[in-house]
Amino acid sequence: MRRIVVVSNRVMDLRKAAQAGGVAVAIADVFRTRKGAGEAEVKMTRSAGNALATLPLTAEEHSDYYLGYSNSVLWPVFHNRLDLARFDAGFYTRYMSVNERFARALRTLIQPDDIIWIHDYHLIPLGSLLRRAGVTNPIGFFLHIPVPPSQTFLAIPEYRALACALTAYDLVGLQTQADVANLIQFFEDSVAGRILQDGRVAAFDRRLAIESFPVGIDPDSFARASPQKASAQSIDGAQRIIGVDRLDYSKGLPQKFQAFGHFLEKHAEYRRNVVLTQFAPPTRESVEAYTDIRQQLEALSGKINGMFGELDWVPIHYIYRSAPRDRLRDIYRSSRIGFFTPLRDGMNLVSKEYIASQDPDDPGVPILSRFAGAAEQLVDALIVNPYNIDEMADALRAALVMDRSERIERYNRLMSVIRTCDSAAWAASFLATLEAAANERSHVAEPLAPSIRASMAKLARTPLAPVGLKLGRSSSKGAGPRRGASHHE
Ligand code: GDG
Repeated sequence: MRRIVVVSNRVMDLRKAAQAGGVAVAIADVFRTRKGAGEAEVKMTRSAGNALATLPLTAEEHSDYYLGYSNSVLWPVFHNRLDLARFDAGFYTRYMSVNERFARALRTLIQPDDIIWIHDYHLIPLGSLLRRAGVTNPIGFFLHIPVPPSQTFLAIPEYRALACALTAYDLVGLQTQADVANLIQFFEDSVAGRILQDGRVAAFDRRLAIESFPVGIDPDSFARASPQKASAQSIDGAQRIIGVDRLDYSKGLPQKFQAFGHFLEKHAEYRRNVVLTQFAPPTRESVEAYTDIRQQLEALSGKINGMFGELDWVPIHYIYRSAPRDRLRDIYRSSRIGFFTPLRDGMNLVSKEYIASQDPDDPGVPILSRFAGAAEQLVDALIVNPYNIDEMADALRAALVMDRSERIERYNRLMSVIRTCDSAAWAASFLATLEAAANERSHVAEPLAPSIRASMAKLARTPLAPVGLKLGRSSSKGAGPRRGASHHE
């Protein structure tokens, strides 16, 4: 079996995957279901047949490459937040130099038969840097975050370099069909890319396959959930609405809190009968935009709790910490509603985890933003517009009054999608498509480097060597005789 070299900005504990964060969780699932190798440099650890290597970053690199270009340029732009992007801070140079370090470290570890799978926006240029270093292995790239509309993408000063870097991959995998359409449009608008008959995109003398592979979960690991008995309320029978999101402005948390407040205002009969529990583990705290969101949420939850709360009932449990992963499924299971309303999200694994944790005989109801990639698949959730507070409040009511048979029907349809498109299927279909795309490349003549083109042009002006001339004699550069030889093949 060929080795799979998985490269990502963040590695995970292969045994536990304890962190909050979709990419680490998705990749850990791949390693659980398939033996492979995830490699980079320096410290190698081995577990269950997998090798793991890490490349530590300096403080400056962390600041400019990770917090800077990755999370203050690419993340906001790709989530449609041009207003939060910091284009003029000069982060790009460091973004490239860290990618170059990754390429140098990785180059020494790659074996001829390896398949290389690079993950996410931190490492867009890595494939092209590996190609420049002579790597001819299949190289695929998967973007976990959404692709913005072309006009938004074009606001990034380095859009052309990013487009060019993407064409070094054999395959670019995206979460949704909508993302595929946006990226193709971007190639057409930015660098005169053309769609070929086989669906690939031609740009910069290269051909690139762009396809959607919606990331999945391992549903079996959520199936054994048991409801949490402990209630933080002294009121018995209050129904829980659960939210679990990294504390990020893309997750629509203020709108979610507002919708819940509006629901309590509009449907007074539900006061004391429901509680919103929101886990929001902090991330990227030193990026300014993330401090604002935290303050906003503290103010909103305080306001709603102050307005509606009573001695024995606090409407919003806002928990500014990570939930323990081994208890997450039980918390999901004991929640009557899963409330997932990002303003923009590549996929949203949490909604899939919530559904997979439900009791098949008495399942809860997921409410899902139409702007999460998952909405393309989970059409039987209650789909809402996260900018429409009134619509979200109505969806809460619809979920609470939904009868059991409808909940079961929806759950069954949702589960069949989640089971079919699980994390193992995601990885298998990406890797199979990557291998096929790379095979195709090796059968099609590669575009020639300018220096080779120049020698070919020079040769074309030289008379052909007569048949029978000893091959190799005049080949100070080797070109003449080879041309003669191929001429007679
Ligand atoms: C990115 C894209 C895409 C979250 N909070 C806690 C916790 N988590 C775990 C969840 C889930 C993962 O982290 C979050 O995944 P999401 O997909 O919901 O979101 P992102 O972190 O933004 O992930 C996203 C994903 O990559 C995969 O491609 O779907 O669109 O943005 O597994 O369970 N885990 C624990 N405590 C928490 O408080 N233990």
